[in-house]
Amino acid sequence: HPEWQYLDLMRHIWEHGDQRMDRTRVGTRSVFGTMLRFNLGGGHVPLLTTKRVYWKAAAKEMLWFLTGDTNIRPLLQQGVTIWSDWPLAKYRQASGEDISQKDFEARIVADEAFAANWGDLGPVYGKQWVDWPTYDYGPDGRYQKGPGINQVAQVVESLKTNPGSRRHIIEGWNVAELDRMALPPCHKTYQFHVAGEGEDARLNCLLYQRSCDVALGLPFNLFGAALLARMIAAQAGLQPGELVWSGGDTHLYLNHTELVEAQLQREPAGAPKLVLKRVPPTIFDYCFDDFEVVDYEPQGALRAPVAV
Ligand code: UFP
Repeated sequence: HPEWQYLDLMRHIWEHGDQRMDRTRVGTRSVFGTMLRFNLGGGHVPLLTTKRVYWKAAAKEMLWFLTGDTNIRPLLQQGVTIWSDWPLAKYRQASGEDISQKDFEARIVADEAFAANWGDLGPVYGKQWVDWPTYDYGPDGRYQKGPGINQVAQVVESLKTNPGSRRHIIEGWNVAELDRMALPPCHKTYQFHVAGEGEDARLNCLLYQRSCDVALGLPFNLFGAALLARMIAAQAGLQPGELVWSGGDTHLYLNHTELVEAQLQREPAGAPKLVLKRVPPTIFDYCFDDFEVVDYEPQGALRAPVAV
């Protein structure tokens, strides 16, 4: 079962990882340089069966990236709270108000001006993916902002017109803007690759993730990458190929003991599949109802605190 790769990685980090302090002061066990491979053919999707993964939130987040939006408001309007921690911490610090997460989120949804002030994450994934900023000298000789680059549209186009290229890349790591982002991108580079020819041409995707919370982040990141690869494949007229996931600092937080110990007792079973119900005109026209997961009967959810 492909999920053993995930469980083996988890066990390896827990048993052999270097213990080290990290930015969050929680502490981790960590291994540097890791790889997992999943076949996306036949609709197979790397969705963990040893615990319930809320894939719907990951799908809504992926669609939100594709809109280019960097404000958490559209996520909260759909009940997705995965990005609330950072703006909440910033607001609490700036206002001195001891507001609860629930109240903060309700206020972002209810009050558009408040959301504009406090709900923005800076130029994170969405902005870089579809509107990477450019600068150039204008006709008057002055250095000024140029048109943004839509990397996602460019990759779909290059896959269609130049499938053999080794330059199909979507990059989130805009060095010049990192300090304005709530969190510098974790899943920072996606490279695509076409294998085979004609009807059999398959789209492979390699994700390089610089930093990975194996217990809470990775299950989401794998599903998100698979979904992105599936949308891009469909748009470029390719069959789904392989998802290769590669991690830099691949870690488990020390306060995830209970989750890790419980999950490592479990065995994967079943073969969930991801269905994309239609091929819209462009990759920017997908909506949540276009996605369905079938044959997903996971074991129970496992909770653990997120390190902020
Ligand atoms: N993290 C992930 N996946 C994500 C995401 C965050 O694993 O998609 F947004 C984790 C990795 C790390 C922390 O534990 O969040 C980011 O901290 P740092 O920037 O210090 O690496």
